[in-house]
Amino acid sequence: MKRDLLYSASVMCARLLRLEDDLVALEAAGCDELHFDVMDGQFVPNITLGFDFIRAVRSSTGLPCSAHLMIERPERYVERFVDAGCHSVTVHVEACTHAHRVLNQIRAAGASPGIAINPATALTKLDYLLDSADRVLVMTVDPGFAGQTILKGAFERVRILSENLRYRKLNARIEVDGNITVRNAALLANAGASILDCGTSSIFDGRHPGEALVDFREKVALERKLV
Ligand code: S6P
Ligand code: MG
Repeated sequence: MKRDLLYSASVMCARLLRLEDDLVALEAAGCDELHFDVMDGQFVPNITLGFDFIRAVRSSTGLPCSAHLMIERPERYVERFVDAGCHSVTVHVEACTHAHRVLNQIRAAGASPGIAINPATALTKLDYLLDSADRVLVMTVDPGFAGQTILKGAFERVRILSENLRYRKLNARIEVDGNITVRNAALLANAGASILDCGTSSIFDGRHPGEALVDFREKVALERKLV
């Protein structure tokens, strides 16, 4: 059965020099998956994690690993991310010339395909892709950096996308990424999001990440009844 709300921890925001401790704590706290932000310095103005890093993390955790590829022409690297241990690979609609082919490539490689969309891209760009993806990652900030403020259009975009998926009887999950505070998480979850990417706004804020995740989950559940 599909769990209502999944919590995906953004590894880029973890304490890199104490990563193993953080991973153990997150797993013990019931984290649902790890979110790896892969940036190439082209699609976004930042460079982050790669295959070897993910492979190393994968070898020390039982948590599923999801790659969020913020790279140009991601089809060049799909198999290598799956081989590194990613159960899910998400590519940006803005970065793919032939998006169906890339989503099929991800599935053929043995992983679950996701399609991501930037805040300024019309949702209609997804219309012909929604039945080929297991998740739709709605960026709630412009991708590239942690610690940004949510763009207000995010709430309406998730609601519209959710209604569209329901109308078309499609099961893709909606994932939200960027400034997922308790209040934003509650609003977005009530609008139809079911995967929350957790970064500096939620579980990597200086507290012990395991305790922070437990606290965040409880607060989101309460806040959902209030917003
Ligand atoms: C941003 C990236 C995200 C961040 C995460 C940070 O480009 O895709 O996954 O790591 O959003 O979270 P926060 O709470 O600092 O915005
Ligand atoms: Mg991300």
